[in-house]
Amino acid sequence: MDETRLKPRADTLPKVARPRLHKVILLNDDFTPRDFVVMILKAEFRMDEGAAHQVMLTAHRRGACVVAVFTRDVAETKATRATDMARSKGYPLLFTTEPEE
Ligand code: NFA
Repeated sequence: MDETRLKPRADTLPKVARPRLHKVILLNDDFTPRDFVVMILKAEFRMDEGAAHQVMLTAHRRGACVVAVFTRDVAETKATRATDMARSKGYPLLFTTEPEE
């Protein structure tokens, strides 16, 4: 038996922190068409029609809606891509990110 492979002692086990998750938030505006918002949610966040419509409606009624949570890099990349997609069509649609509590 290989006695050299010692099991790590509990008090020396490396602690690996779970990465903090970040929310992507959709903000309402008065100009971006509802169908365009739904299209962006389906394209960038791979939501189905029903889920995308619910998120769009919640943002429309309440001012903002959490779309999904990701690691920080993924959240920021998706928020930027979705916002840029809308800007390229001349709409003021905005996605932001914020860390989860
Ligand atoms: N408020 C927009 C409208 O009435 C729709 C919208 C929903 C825009 C969610 C942005 C976010 N056309």
